Amino acid sequence: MRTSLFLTALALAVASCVEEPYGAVPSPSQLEWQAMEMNMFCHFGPNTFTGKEWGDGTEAEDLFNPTDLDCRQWAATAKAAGFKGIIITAKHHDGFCLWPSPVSDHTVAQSSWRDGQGDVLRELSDACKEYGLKFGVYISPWDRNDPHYGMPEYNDVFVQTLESVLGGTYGPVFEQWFDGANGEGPNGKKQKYDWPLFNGTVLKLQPQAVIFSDVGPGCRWVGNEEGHAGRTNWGRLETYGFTPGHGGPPVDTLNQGNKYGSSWIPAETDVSIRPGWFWRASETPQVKSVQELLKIYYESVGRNSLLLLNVPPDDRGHIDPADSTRLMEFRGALDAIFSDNLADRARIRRKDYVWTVNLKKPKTFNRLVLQEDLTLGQRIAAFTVEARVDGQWEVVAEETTVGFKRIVLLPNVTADAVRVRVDESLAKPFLSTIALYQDDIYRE
Ligand code: FUL
Repeated sequence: MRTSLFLTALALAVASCVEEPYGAVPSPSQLEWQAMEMNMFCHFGPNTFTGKEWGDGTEAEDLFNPTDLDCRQWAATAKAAGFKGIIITAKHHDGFCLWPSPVSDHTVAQSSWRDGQGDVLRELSDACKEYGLKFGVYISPWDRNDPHYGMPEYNDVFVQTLESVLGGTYGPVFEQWFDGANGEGPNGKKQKYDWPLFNGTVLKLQPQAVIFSDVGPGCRWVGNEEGHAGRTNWGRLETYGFTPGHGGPPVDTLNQGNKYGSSWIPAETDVSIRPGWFWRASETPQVKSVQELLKIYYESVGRNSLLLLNVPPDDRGHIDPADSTRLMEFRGALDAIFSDNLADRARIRRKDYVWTVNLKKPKTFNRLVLQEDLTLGQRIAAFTVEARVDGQWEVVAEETTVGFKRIVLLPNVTADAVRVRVDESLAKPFLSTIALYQDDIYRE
């Protein structure tokens, strides 16, 4: 085992024997979820064929007609890009169900696609299993088609909708994505959502599922759709008095979490590789560049957040070659940047709140990766990074939180030692990773 890893593992083993966790800590499912780092979001449905962002629920079922649906191609693309799971819009606000929901007459079963025998969730969940990816679902409570919407009965219809996916034969669901949007239904009324009932239904059928909403309980919206988590970003959140959607916490709170929040609800950064959430031929020239994707990566995964990158399939039912090509370039860039940990063979010594990485001879680097052991709770609130350049210690970064993963963007530094000094911590800090890399690709 490499020295640094060995020391880290040893430090961890000792730490977890004697340390009590600080504050709210992740459940095993939340920890596993956060370690996935990057998942693929697939917005797919009638809007793929109409060019709308929000269908109004009156779209004819026959509009949904992918000419060559190939969920294995989605899964192969996701796998090659390094995503660990796929979340599909099983039902968006237009109410159209991508599976034959028994409580709706606005589904694939009413369309002539595959003579009404098609089931996108079946094909995608099978493809995910085949490629070793986890399968997750977005099921919008807002429904612009369901005639019950806006009346108390709708909450029961929605529960049955959830049951037909989560209690069905699609297998384990790692994440249930609840959109907070709450507009008018076909009768012009808004719905009063029964969130405890919805969450209870999910957890009864899929106890390991991480539930996304503005207030969790599994993970939280990051507060924007541009791909940026807060530079300070706590995994804890205070949810008292808040509800998903319009009753959610202010966006800057969602972006940064709460230092002393009483629940563990880490941030998920959802952002689209294209201008819109759904595929449109006209937006193909605007697929985000590798530079834009790297910025998003650094500001999400590199800031203690999971990245949920939307890559919407096209009207054939394929990931567009423009998107998949870009994803492979993005993967190539990440592999190149993070292939060589320059602190790999270094001696790392800890004294109180200071870690010193002795590189033995000068090395040039511009990325520092830190990880906290979250089973003990997120503790570090401020730290300073110093580098020994020509025998002199120089401050190269001053930052705040670490959490699951923090990637600090440094200027190009040539140094023979690095020091991480924790200036403020809510309890004794424990780092499980200290690594250094050189990124010659991303231009800030
Ligand atoms: C939003 C929705 O209204 C958008 O259409 C999209 O699905 C996005 C991920 O969430 O709230």
